[in-house]
Amino acid sequence: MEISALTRSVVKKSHALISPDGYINSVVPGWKDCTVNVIINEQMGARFCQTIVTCGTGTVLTGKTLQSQLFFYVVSGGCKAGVGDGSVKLSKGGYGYIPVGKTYRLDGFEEGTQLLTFHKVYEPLEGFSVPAVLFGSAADVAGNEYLGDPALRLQVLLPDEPAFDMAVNIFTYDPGGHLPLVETHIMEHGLLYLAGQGVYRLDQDWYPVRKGDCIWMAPYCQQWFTAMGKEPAVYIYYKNVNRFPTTI
Ligand code: UGY
Ligand code: MN
Repeated sequence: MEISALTRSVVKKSHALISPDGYINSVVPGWKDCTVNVIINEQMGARFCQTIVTCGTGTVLTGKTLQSQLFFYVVSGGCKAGVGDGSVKLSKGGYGYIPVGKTYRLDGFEEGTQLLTFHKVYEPLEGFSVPAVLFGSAADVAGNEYLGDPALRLQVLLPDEPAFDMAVNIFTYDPGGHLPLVETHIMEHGLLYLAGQGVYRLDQDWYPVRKGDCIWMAPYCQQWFTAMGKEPAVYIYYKNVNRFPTTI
């Protein structure tokens, strides 16, 4: 018998692990006939938002990006997405980036489609224009060896250009692969496990993690991961980038 008083989820000052057993749904204006789970948000101490949206054939997501840019990734299923006239078809692994000040619409969902979204207040950079709308597919993005270890591969989904103040990457670890050091850095992360399992160190705590789990790491949350099991462990994650780290 499962004991409903137990969960692997934890929420601390410097990090959170949110497993799907703790989800309670939110209602979001403009996002219709879907289940929205707000996983990470400013209320937690984060400086961005991460949601998981589960969609059916009647789902429509419409809205206007105001202060925050919107990145979304098709975890499973498929849909259509458009900004202004026309739309593109996205299947599993497809993604979109919608900069501030744009009206968007996502519809044509396959039953059971799951979307991951990241939202971050855009920080303009003098001398650079706001990035343009972008659609792509992870299948078309090369996985580059990470810090010289062929067991670790990193796919960088957004252009590595100063106009972007956020990055979204997919990190694949072969079984036994691990981060080569305990990272200690100012950048913040939000992540979703897409496949596999392993053990994550967050500050002084060690957590078994697997597909479907989400993690928030605040600035300076110390982090290390090793993949376990017989299949690669894969996670997609957000990171703030390209801005001066201190008030000037
Ligand atoms: O980009 C990163 O900081 C990445 N290596 N961190 C992580 O996977 N926890
Ligand atoms: Mn990191």
